[in-house]
Amino acid sequence: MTIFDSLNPARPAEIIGSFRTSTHIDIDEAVERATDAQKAWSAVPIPARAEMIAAIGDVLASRKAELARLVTVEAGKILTEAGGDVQEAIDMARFIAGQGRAAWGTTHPCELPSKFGFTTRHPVGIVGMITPWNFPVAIPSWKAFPALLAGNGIIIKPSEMAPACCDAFVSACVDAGIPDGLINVVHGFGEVGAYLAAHPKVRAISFTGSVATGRKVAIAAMEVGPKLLSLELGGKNAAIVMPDADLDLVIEGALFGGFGTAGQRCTSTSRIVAHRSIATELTARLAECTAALNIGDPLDARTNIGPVINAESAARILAMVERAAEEGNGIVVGGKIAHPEGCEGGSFFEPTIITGADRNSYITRNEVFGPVVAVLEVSSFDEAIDTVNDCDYGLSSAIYTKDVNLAMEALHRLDTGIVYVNAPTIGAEIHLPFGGNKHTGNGYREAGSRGLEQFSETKSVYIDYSGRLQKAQIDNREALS
Ligand code: UN1
Repeated sequence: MTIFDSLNPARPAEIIGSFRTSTHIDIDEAVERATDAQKAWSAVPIPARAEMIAAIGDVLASRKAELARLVTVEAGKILTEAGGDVQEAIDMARFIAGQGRAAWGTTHPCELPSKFGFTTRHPVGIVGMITPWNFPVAIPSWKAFPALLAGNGIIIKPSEMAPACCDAFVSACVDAGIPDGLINVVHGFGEVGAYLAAHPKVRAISFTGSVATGRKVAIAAMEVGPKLLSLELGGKNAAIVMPDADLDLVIEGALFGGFGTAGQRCTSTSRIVAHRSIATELTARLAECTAALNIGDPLDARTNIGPVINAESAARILAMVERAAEEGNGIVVGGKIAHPEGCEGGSFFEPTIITGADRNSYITRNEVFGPVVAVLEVSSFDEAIDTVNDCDYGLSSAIYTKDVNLAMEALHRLDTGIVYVNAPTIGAEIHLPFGGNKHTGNGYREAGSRGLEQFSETKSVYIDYSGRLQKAQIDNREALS
């Protein structure tokens, strides 16, 4: 039996919880439990399923403060951001509950007389979810609520870095009255995820995390036979700053987008693509504001930047910044591991601004997942768009300008799943589709009206009420007219 501990990233001596790594037998049993429960659940009318999800939202809302505190101590997010994480789950419950009374398909005219076509949605059965630590309550909710509404049974394998948050989320589901065995958690590392992904009775896998792990999950899932597989992977998100932009707004947005969650969002702003005419002023002012940010205990309301998730992560970020320096890029501010008072042994990284990189630099092509922002200079709007798009990822982008024509042009040409105008690259709302292009994903979108797609199969239904055999795809148009 293998036990692992979840530690507070700000003070790793503080153990948040001890967890037992799930064995193959545990996972098989969870799948069996979910399979039994799912049969009855899929027969529950959809609006009644929706009411259960609304009830979960109410339980989450009643526990918001304690859940937020848990997110802070386990994932290291400052309290306001941790509250936002929990609020996303509450909002998602309310949104999905509403979807339970919305259209469940589309109707279509048919080619032949007295014939009618429509679509409906069918549960896939048992769905596996592999969720990250950086939105440890929100992301399980983005996946679990649409999956439940669609009539599925669920197995979640949360990140080994935030297992307690996932347990607390599932406890809220159970306390709200979700049927026994319908939603299950298995714990552990990559091997547990791989076994779940490859499980022949798990029909859909939804993964959020890195590209490298996403590839492994995809291979494990597909080896046993085709499955529904949705991948939500990395980002290398950029904000374009045109000469007419409101620089105060840009700076505020860059600090929030680049350093919020210590830069550990898949949507974090890691590139600022600034027009040469304002780049020097922008960099200087941004560096000054960056240097003034407070790094420290995320439970302290004065803290702007909490820890990164662990020492390994801090070392990786440091190595990436050092490589940028070796390539000749300038480290204008930050660039080092930090040791704030009262957080002995914690893993912190100074918010960092890098200059002198171009679109081919190491630091502008690779996801850092830490508080590191590179400022790139460009000479024109076209060059800015090309620079943003010249990247393997395509999750989120932004443009700061007061010129509506440029903003419209940009939002059409930016090759990302999310585009912001005069706002940072983070902060997606749960009722719009979330996801990205290129290496960021494999074509699905989470949340919004498309959130159900990864957890349900579309069924096309034809009803022929003519009372005779009508042959479609037979060239009989003339006979019909
Ligand atoms: C993530 O980092 O995986 O748009 C999700 C945002 C948040 C979600 C981020 N609502 O920044």
